Amino acid sequence: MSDKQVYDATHIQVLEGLEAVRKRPSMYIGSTDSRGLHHLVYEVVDNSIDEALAGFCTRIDVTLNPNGSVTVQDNGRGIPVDPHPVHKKSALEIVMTVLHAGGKFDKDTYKVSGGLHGVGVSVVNGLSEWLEVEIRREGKLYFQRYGRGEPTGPVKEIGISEEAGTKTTFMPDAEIFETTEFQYDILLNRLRELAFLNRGITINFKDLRGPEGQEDTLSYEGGIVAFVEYLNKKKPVLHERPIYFERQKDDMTVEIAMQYTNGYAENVYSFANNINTHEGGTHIIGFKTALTRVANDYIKTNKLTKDDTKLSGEDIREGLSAIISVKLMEPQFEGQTKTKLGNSDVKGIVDSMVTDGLSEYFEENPKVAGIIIEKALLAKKARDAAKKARELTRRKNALEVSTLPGKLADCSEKDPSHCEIYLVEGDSAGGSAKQGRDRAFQAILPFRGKILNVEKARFAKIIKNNEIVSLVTALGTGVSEDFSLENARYHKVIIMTDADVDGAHIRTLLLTFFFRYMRPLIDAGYIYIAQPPLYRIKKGKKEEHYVYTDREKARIIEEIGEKGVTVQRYKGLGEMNPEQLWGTTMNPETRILLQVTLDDALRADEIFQILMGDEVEPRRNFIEKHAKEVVELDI
Ligand code: 0RA
Repeated sequence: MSDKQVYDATHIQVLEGLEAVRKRPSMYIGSTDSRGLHHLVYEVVDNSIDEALAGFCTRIDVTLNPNGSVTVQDNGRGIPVDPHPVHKKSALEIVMTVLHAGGKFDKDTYKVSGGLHGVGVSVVNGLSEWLEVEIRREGKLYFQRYGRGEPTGPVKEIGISEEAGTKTTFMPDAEIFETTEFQYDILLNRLRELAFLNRGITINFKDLRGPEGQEDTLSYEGGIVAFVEYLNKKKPVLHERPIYFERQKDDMTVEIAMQYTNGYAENVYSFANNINTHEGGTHIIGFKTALTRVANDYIKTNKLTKDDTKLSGEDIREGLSAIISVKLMEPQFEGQTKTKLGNSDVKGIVDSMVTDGLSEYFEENPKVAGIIIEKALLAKKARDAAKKARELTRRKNALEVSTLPGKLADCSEKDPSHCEIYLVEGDSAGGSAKQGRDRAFQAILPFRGKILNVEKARFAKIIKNNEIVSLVTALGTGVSEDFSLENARYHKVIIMTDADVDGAHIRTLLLTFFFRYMRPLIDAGYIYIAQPPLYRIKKGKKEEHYVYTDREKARIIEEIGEKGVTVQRYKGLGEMNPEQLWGTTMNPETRILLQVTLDDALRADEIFQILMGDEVEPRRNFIEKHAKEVVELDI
């Protein structure tokens, strides 16, 4: 094969190359909509950024021209214009007309050659109605113009120039793009990101299209530290200056900036060669692994918790804003959208630099370390609580009945609007209630002893309490933010306690729990208080009266006379046999239920606060006070 044939073959390939770009533009720039259109600008700017990363360019001017074209000008070395040794053509022309030819001249610099970018400026040329390039180099000014990717003439020397650089102006081809109108804000965002990621670069962005015009100078001496401050500019922060590390190893640069806010969101962004690695990758894994380990080691070393609490990654990243930026020679981009960094050596490098850097920072800034760890421990508490609540929320269907609390005697009816649950104090009363109930629609959940005082315990502790867990699980609604009334398994929740101080106490504790964590149950009118009788008055063998108050007792005795009358005082529900319990307290035909209503939630809140203090007396008075606010039902 002669040199000439090689040249011809290459030449033909060149022509086919840009034809292919015009035939299937989406293959090269993702799409031909607004997104693809803006990618054209990114592609050209990325080439100037590469020149900056190589250390030869400090300024990039991006201008939206009145005629709809875009100009990108840099003060780099200028694309070489001398003839290529093989192709015999100007290097500039090859860069502009051969696919992927851009990187062939200079392998010693980082190339922004991953993901959606890095397809080469020739793609932009191929998708432009026209493109003009000016090269300032070695004191001279060169020019070439192209139409739809093809040179309209050779590279020409057209003047002199003191400053070096590359200036590219292109008009997006309306035959290719659905829209050819550039949006200032879209470009501004990406240009700002580039300015943050490449400290020392100044990007001058101008819009000359309208009568108003717009202009932004993007230059950040602080680099990604300024980026993190920008992310946090409207948020209260836990430490004034972002934490910053930088390390170089084997042609790789890793930079990390991080700052905690008092919020809950995690704002951690990772970049590889200026490309936003949305899908993450080895750099982000190294960062997260090290962060979690350093935090847990710090807790252990400084004995910051009593137990051996371990933070999860999410705990220590709550409220964190961070930028992880790596620059490397041959990035491997993986994943669905090619935005996941695959280079395996990156993980270890990032891990060890975060481990070293952050440990040192914590040692030197114990106050900040304390604040960060405290926040993470709180995050953990909240997360554990939420998790528990979610677990309790899961509605139990017929197939899952086995996961309902063992103490629950459920009813057979499945329609919640027909179902009732009795919350019964004590196992013996619970036993009577189970035997005496109508099992078709009445469920029984016995309570052993006093349930936790929810006013005095933290949520995390409350939902560890066995009685509470049984209750929440039985009701099926979940608690707090996870509460869902639609999941209620019963539309009547009936508190049935002894008519004494202890009973009143338990009732108060239950109501407080409902008020704090299941308020909608009260609002919906699902909560009731059962009224067991205080006395049984018997006359002879046939006559029997159950009375609920002392005054009622006096009235009955007056009515029926004192001769041959026996009065039994019920000290507890347990003293009634199943039939009596049914007849007096559970039979919908004869029972008295008090429906709990809370018209004024704010006032009720106050009342609950008072009631749940250490004073016993107000607590005892609670039911009396409360009874004034309830409506009698089912008499
Ligand atoms: C390769 C070699 C040289 C410059 C460039 C590429 C270069 C490319 C672009 C694209 C946009 N702006 C650019 N600036 C420079 C020069 C090599 C040398 O002078 O030794």
